[in-house]
Amino acid sequence: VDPTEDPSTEAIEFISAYYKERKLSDVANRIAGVLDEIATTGTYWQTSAELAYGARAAWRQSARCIGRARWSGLQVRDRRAVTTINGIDSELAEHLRVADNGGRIRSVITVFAPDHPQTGPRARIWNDQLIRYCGWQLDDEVLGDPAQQGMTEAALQLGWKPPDVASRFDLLPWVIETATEDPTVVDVPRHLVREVALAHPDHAWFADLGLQWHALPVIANMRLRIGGVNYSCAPFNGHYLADEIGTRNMCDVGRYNQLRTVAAGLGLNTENEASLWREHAALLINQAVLHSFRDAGVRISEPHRESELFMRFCAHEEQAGRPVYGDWSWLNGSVGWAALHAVHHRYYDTRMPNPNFWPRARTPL
Ligand code: NRG
Repeated sequence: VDPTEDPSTEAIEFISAYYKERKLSDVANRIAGVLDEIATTGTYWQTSAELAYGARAAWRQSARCIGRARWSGLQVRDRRAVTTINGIDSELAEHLRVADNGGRIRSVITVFAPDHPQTGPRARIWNDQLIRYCGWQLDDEVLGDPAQQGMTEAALQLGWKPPDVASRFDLLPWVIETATEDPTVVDVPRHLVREVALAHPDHAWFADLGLQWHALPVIANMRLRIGGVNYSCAPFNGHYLADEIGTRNMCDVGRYNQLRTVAAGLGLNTENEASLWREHAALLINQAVLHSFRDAGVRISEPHRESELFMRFCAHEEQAGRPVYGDWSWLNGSVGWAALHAVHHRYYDTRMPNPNFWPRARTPL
């Protein structure tokens, strides 16, 4: 999106949709006010209610998310007045606290100042998520999360003092940058980060693998766009679907790459692909993730219920006369999904209208 474009058309569209959906009166007056403001400043300031509606609508239209049935419960923290690194740092900590909720995870978004219509973002978080594990480049392998090797390197270059002994699950610090302050490394408030050690109910050896994951997925590198206004700093979270951790983070070759290790624990023959040892091992890890999170009292979804819930969301959207936007390849998981989940057996509207969340250009690293 060209940041210098005229936001008028999208603003009118957004305000109209908001007034219509909420059955509010006097939309013409509000639109006239918005257009006036755009004419003089190039942008407009959304009311807190417009922002909250827009953020929820953005979630509702996020084609890649299977958890959208919960869109109306999104807690929107309007922190547009917070523009300093110090202020952002403490609001991120507060976001973690509110979202964690003792393990009964709440869906939360914290919205910082909108981008300037000409000069762009006023604040940026470099991390892709607020909680992530370092990737340490050793001689011929990466210790930890290989996907975070670049970010780990960036934090070090900015002067971050790493832990004395590197491990597979060291928390990455935040790197926050504002329009008036250089990128700054901030340690994550460790006491606010809930983590779950992975164990399997039927295989005692599994716990000895020493695997774990964090409870909260807080996406920090997407740009929220509402009614022609960009919010480049608007971290948000829902909760995990087991597959994200069990199938991708733990099994992807470019991530924790645990399939062979787990297959060895199970005594599987890994010479023969036709034995489906990969699926067998992945299934075990998924079971371990679900079991461990549940045991620790941390909210997590399993694919069956999540799929049913998503089907109800689809039906509800259709009843409301809205298209069901979706990206099939993101909505579906892998282990067992074709046989078990209705999500698999339909198609979706592939358009991506605003309000929505967009990948933000990777910050210069
Ligand atoms: N797969 C990523 C997280 C992506 C977003 N997933 C969510 N989002 N559940 C991972 O960390 O594994 N959310 O806002 O809850």
